[in-house]
Amino acid sequence: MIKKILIANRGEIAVRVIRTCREMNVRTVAVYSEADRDSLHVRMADEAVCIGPAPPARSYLNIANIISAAKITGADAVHPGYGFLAENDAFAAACAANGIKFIGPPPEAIRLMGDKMRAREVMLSAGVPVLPGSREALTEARQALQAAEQIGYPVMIKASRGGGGKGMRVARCREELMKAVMAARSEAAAAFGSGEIYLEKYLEEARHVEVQVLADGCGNIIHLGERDCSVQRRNQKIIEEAPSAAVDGELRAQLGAAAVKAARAANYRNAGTVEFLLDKNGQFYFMEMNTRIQVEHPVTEMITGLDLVREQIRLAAGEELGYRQEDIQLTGWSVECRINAEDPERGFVPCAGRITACQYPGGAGVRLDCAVFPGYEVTPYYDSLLAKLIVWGRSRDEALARMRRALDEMKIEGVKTNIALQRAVLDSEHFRCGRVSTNFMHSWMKQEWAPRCARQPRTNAGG
Ligand code: MV4
Repeated sequence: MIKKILIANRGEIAVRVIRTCREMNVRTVAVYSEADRDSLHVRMADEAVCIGPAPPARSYLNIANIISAAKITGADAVHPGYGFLAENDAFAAACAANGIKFIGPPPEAIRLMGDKMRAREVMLSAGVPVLPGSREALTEARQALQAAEQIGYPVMIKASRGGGGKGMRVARCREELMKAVMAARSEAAAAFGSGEIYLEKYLEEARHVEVQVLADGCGNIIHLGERDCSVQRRNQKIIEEAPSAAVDGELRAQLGAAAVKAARAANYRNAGTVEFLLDKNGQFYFMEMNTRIQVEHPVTEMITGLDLVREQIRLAAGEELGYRQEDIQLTGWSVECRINAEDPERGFVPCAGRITACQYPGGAGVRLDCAVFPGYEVTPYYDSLLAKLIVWGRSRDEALARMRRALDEMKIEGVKTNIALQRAVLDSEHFRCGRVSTNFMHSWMKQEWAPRCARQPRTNAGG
């Protein structure tokens, strides 16, 4: 039994976890940095502990301080949320070493899936489709050349310790490869402490389709269908939806079976996500496995009726999965728009400042996962996500109509946001027809957004 959970995170996800804990009669401990003293998660939790100054390295990434906070407050479990320490195997191991349950997979599964090259090998052996790629770490330029020639251009250069698209580069010929390998290596070394890279065939105009899985400690693994996250800009997801307009029942069963196979091969437990690239012909390929609850998990909750955080807590407590695959029914359509404090008219620079006024959307089929309020100070220390606007409809068209309506209702003043950009994407022909691919946002920005920005005069007023 888990009686008290420390939430090792901040913002909307900390609030999200606290809400489920309340429903489950589990006590909550918030941790916060000096910049987050007046945050919603601090107010909503039963107890709160300051874990250090604003910079993440000194607070939300400080393993020793977080473990101390859990011990002092007598928390029996830690929920890591997403980002920060969520995919840090040393943190998961430190929790275990201190007799605290980590609400997530075992450290070994985190470590394995964190090594993208090893993950590829494991999937290859398990019979999960992967794209053609290099089978060992590339340390010299001529090794990369040889591998690229074998795979065939275009190729993608990826960091072994990367993930989420960080440090990825495309090369379409020999000359590009040399430059891209150098750049990717130094970027990876700086960002992940390892310059190890590998190559993969680059799949153009594919879709990013990811499958949610749940696994218990008794060998039961189920999938909860897919999310389509093709609408991304510079590795940042902007809009996610479930199901995917490109997936029918038959393909869903294939994707689901592959995801379950992937989770089994990784010796996975708890909630996880298996990312695939899906091409025009319905072929799909394993990209990576995310060993955490994801930002976009609500769209899966909306079409399954499950509370994924509740399932995570139950599984971490050692309970068996309460569902068989045939118990899972997907109903209707859900879409999520990420609302960020950024200026889409000026290169998406993050915007800091005090929020002066908010108007929250509501009504039938609308959910807002949010931790900001009038008077809230957006600081430059953390990511720019202010809120997630999630809708449900019986059909994709109904969900999109609701999202347009909800975006029109929503107002955040005092800082610039991407609300107007989201509204414009929803109006685009391609998005409305569900014809999105990994190239969509880039080409839409060039063709539709940039010309519009040039036409519209800028104002100095925030919001
Ligand atoms: C790829 C790819 C095409 N070919 N790998 C991005 C997130 C990361 N988890 C995997 N990602 C991709 N990997 C190969 N071999 C395309 C993506 C990708 C993407 C790339 C550029 C612009 C937008 C994108 C959106 C989703 C996925």
